[in-house]
Amino acid sequence: MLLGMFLPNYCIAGVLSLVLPLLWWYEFDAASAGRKELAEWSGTKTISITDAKRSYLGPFGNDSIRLSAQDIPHHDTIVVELRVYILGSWDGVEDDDRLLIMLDGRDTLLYTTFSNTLIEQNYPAWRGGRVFPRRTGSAEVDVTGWIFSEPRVFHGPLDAAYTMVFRVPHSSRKCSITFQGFLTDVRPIPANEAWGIGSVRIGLVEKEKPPSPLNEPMVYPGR
Ligand SMILES: [Ca+2]
Ligand SMILES: [Ca+2]
Repeated sequence: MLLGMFLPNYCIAGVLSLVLPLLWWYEFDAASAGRKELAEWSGTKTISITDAKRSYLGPFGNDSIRLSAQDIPHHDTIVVELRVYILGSWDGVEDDDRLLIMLDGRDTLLYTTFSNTLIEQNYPAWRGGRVFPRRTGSAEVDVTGWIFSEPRVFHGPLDAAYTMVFRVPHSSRKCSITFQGFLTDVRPIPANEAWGIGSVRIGLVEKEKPPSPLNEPMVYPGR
């Protein structure tokens, strides 16, 4: 923040890039994705994009969706940046309405509950941990165009957008990111509760190069 007082934004970006030598190697944005980008996804439900006020992959319910990437350049750390939309009347800790995000089907990046109702949620803590008011940590609310309707209770926009960044040691030339929803409710899903994916970026931090040899003076025998 202190930097912001003295430097214009482009300078801050320059400073940050020195601190974090990050290459954004892969970018998926539902607003511009075509058939080629959709082919990188698979799951328990047909992969399609909803274009409303925002574009997102989904809506999904109790589904498992996977993004697969390969031929990744050499790296030793992977950075995953996600924009996830929590759609409808998620009930947080009461119904244990939760999302699981895994890297390579093995490393859990996120496993926690969300709420758009009056009930508390675990995010930004993990499932079973601290609880927070609904939508804590969200970047925006009621932005996608998703309408939740329950007669005599509620009718209107109901969603929350979360931007998340995960940084994980990783050197494999391929990776997958799996998203799985676990939703329960008295009313049918997903008209009631669902989720969508707005964007995914995969960044690579290049393998640290070995330190360069010291500039030792050449030694010439006999001189
Ligand atoms: Ca609900
Ligand atoms: Ca629920």
